Amino acid sequence: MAGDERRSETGRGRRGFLKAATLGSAAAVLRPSTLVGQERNGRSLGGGVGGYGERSGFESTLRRVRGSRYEQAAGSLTPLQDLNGTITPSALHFERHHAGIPDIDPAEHRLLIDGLVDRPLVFSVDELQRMPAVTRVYFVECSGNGRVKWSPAEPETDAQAAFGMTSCSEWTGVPVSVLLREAGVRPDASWMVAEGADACRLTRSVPLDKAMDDILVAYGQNGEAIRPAQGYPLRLLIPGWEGNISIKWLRRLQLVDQSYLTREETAKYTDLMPNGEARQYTFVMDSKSVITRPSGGHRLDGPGFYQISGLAWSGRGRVQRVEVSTDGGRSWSEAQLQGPVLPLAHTRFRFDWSWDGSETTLASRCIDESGDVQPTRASLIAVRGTQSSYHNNAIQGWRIGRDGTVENVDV
Ligand SMILES: Nc1nc2c(c(=O)[nH]1)N[C@H]1C(S)=C(S)[C@@H](COP(=O)(O)O)O[C@H]1N2
Ligand SMILES: [Mo]
Repeated sequence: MAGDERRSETGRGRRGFLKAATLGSAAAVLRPSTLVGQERNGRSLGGGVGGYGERSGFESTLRRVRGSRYEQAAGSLTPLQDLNGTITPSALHFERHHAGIPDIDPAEHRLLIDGLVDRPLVFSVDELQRMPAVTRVYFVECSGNGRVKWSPAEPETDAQAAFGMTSCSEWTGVPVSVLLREAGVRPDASWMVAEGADACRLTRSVPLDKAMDDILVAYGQNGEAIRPAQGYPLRLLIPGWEGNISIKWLRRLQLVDQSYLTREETAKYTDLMPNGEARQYTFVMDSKSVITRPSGGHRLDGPGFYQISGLAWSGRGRVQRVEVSTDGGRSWSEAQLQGPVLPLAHTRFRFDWSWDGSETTLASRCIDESGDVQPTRASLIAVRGTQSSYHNNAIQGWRIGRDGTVENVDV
């Protein structure tokens, strides 16, 4: 049959991965539905052009809104289990707003740079766009991402619920160092206080060293203007650090000589340790990974070949290596990394696997270029206790049942 010939021309087909025997019932199901699609669409005129694109009507994956008493203080989660590659579509970038999304006219918006500088400056968005810019791929991850892992695993938790507070985009903006040099940094300045224009005036203190290193005032996201949910028209983008410090709807950068102990760095975003002390200014996101396919809520369609795929990232630089276990963490093998592997960005890993139909657990662990190894939940809790809400980077397990169901499990 034509279908068989086509398939045997692909590399995978020649290597026998997609033989009906290994694919199980999937091959028999896929072929007829493909032909029906050709008959239906083949001879009639298709849809027309349009000013702003939309995805296929057959695609339905969505952000999932995390419940909150106040809609404006809510968050939504990226459907990691449905994504390919490394870039998160802007429309699916997770959201975390403490006081809702302000509706800002870029023509009215201003960024003030003041405090311990020689020349306080005010920039319009147009003026910022005249400044030397860079484009970089970075993840943004809420430090609360993975917080469900402080509690024992619930079987129904999927990748979106457990890890959907990370997203990765191509950001364009002006390095903060360029703006601060323009203003003239006074020698007594050691911190930068960044403030948002939303109703809560979200404010964080940023060490000046980091500000002069790689922080951006970003106005572009995946080729177009930053989405309102991500901070339109301007956001701070602090690569590799907890999402909370990347102030959206940015309106002020003030240089000061000490951290300002704001709400977000005292009452919130600190980690309570077993001895009752709280870790503070835990900025850097630790190395992390999650298998996204197959993952919670998926169902394997019988024994055979499945390519395992997932995402890894670290706030300490590049992902050096990802290891995958298909036996619940007893043995680990190296996964392939999709290049180019960019620092402080999501990295796609893949691992070829043949399921023999027996019950097992899949897991992945990330090792970053600093040598930081993603820990098991037990070893993380041995150091950090369970009173923390933030910064949990424990290894994620997915239990494959004999019936092909995939469930959340601790490894
Ligand atoms: N002004 C302002 N900036 C903000 C927030 C906010 O509520 N207001 N939320 C912070 C938090 S907690 C996170 S995790 C990130 C989320 O960025 P995103 O909504 O673009 O994913 O933005 C941060 N910056
Ligand atoms: Mo956050």
